[in-house]
Amino acid sequence: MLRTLSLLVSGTVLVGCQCRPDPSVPTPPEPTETPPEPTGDTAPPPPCDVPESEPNNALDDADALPLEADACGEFQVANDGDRWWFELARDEWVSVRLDARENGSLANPMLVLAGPGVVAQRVDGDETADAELHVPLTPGVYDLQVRDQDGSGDGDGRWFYDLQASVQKAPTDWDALEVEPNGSVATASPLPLGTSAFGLLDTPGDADVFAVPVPTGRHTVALWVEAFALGSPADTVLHLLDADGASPGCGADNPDCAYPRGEIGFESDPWLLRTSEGDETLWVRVRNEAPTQGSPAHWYVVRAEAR
Ligand SMILES: [Ca+2]
Ligand SMILES: [Ca+2]
Ligand SMILES: [Ca+2]
Ligand SMILES: [Ca+2]
Repeated sequence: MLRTLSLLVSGTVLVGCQCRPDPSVPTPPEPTETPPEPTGDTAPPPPCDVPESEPNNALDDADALPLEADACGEFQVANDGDRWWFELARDEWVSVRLDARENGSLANPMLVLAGPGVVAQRVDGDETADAELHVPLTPGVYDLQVRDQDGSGDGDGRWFYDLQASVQKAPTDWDALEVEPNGSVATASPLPLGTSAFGLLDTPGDADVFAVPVPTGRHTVALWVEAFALGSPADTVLHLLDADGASPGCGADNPDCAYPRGEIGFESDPWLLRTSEGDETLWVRVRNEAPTQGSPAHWYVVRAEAR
């Protein structure tokens, strides 16, 4: 009992200690800032640095989108379309981010970028309903159209989006550039194992063929594309070709040797494995899955590797 009391007392002393200040511990300074005077301004703060200004449905009414600024808007009515524009003074890689679902909005947004020679659309990412473009652009004025994919909208504050265009580095690297014309095995661009090449599907229907020499000996060759997942509007498909430019046959379930998907299977960027007995050349063709799409913003990097 005495021991219990002693513990209780010592615990009380520790918790409730009104100790004398330790002179070795510096005393925090008194606050010197006076609180701001009430201004009487009860307007809510703007939702972002650059809010949209309706009406902005037509190009002539488009809102300026300063590069690097945080802009925002909402789909106040069904089929609301919001136009924005920005200007680029030199060649740059530009990232345009359109976020809605990820930030709790009901909107399922899509984005169309148009400018000198470019029309690039983005509806979703591989793993998000929001949209991002990351593209190489030339100087000029660019128009952005933002709307809900399904035309939904309401003035209840739940159909909002955030938008930003910013200058960024290229999202990946490469060893060489494609060399046009490269539409056939006879004019293929070289792609040695262990290297990568940057290309553009710069016109609708552009097809780029790469020659992959395989040295003597059995090799498992991996070929894949990086594009869509890194913000390119290009959604590509790979085709294996033989020396005649025809399909070599890739099994009963793939007689055309078409590879539209990634290693796991849902990805938009294609990937393929091919076993080679060696001392031969593999040809692989890159093109857009949608043959009507193509522009100088439809970029990709194709890589070849022996495994
Ligand atoms: Ca709007
Ligand atoms: Ca609008
Ligand atoms: Ca090309
Ligand atoms: Ca080509």
